[in-house]
Amino acid sequence: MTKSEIRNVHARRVWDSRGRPTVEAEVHLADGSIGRAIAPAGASRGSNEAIDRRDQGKAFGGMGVAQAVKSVHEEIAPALRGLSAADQAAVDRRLIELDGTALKSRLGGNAVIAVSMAVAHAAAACAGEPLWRYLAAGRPVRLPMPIIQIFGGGAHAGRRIDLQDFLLVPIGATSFDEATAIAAEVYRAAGLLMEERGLLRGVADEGGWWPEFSSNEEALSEAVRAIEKAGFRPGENVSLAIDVAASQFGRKDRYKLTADKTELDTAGLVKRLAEWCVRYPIISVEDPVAEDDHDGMRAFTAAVGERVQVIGDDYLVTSAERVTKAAAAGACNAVLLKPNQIGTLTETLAASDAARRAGWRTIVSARSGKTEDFTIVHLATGWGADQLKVGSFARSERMAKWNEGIRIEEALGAAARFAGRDAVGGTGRRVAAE
Ligand code: 2PG
Ligand code: MG
Repeated sequence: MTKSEIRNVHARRVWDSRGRPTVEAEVHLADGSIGRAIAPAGASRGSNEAIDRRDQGKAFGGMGVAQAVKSVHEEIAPALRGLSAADQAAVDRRLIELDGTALKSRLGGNAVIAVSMAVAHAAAACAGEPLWRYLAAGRPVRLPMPIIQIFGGGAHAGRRIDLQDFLLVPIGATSFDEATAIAAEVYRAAGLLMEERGLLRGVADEGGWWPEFSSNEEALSEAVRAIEKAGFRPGENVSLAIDVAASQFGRKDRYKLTADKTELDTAGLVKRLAEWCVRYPIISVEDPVAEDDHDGMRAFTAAVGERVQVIGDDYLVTSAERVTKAAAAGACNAVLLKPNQIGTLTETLAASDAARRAGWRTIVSARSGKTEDFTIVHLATGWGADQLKVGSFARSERMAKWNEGIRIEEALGAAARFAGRDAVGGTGRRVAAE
């Protein structure tokens, strides 16, 4: 018997930041160590993501997780009993085989990711280490650059405007702690500006200000004003990032920007976004075109990728295979890593490794439906990710992540390193358009 042998896996229904049911898993080891983790849930989901198991039916709008909890108790727990939590790859392989489907739909992506993360927590507890240190396994660690949402939009704000996320990148910060302080000032300034204009309507799904704007571009100009009002220089201390989440308002050659009263083909959308990247201090653009628009992704990367980070989210769904293919095709230069998009930690790490091999940046990301679970902060730090995206600077499910980053930085003391401005942006390499 080893100390790290899995004795039991338990699951329960808990509730996420939208008040919807989700799965919490608890892994018990032979030495008494316990690991616990909660599955998150997306609203703007890629069509190739792992599929959660939901009960359908009347209760909770069909979002119940009784079946997913049952997957854990009746199938996952017996299958994992006796395995070592210290061998995450073997545990995840067993989960993948047991599920047997391409998108984890049989056991449920929500059941599988909660267990996979809980196993990592249990193994770290057994080793007597915080998860970030356990995952780093002796390699030097670095706090990621926070990417903080200031205005929500798209599927997270009743489609008031089309683009989903308007975010700050505090490139002038020299520590994680300082980055959060800058975010606090700019977030507050943005709220004051909205209030002055009589546009304050509360916050969107991830805590960003509700976007009471008459066009998408107005959100960009207001973000710049907020940076200035907070006493920072746009593009020098604080830059901008956007998540277009284009699959939510179009597909190849048919993009309907309702807030701008316009419809664009792929070339038109690429041109418009590229212009915004010149007019505003935007250094990162996520999902600029829809998940099926490979030509658009290549064209946009060729147009701006030298200076701007082009992130694939719905487009890559945290898949190592998709990352490798996209890199060969010159589409994107960075990957968003969402563990529940692919289903296990081992597969998430594989996507991160594939991105590194391609010379890409990596961004560990939360989902819009979240809880107090802050596993992703440990993943980002332990794996040495370049950036961390967890939503805005309000609501406790978001603040739990920023606050955990501050704790980790403090625990590292003099050894703390911070990703800094070099960990975000374009490749610096010109890519020839095809
Ligand atoms: C995204 C995420 C987080 P969701 O698109 O990047 O902002 O949203 O979890 O709804 O997919
Ligand atoms: Mg996204």
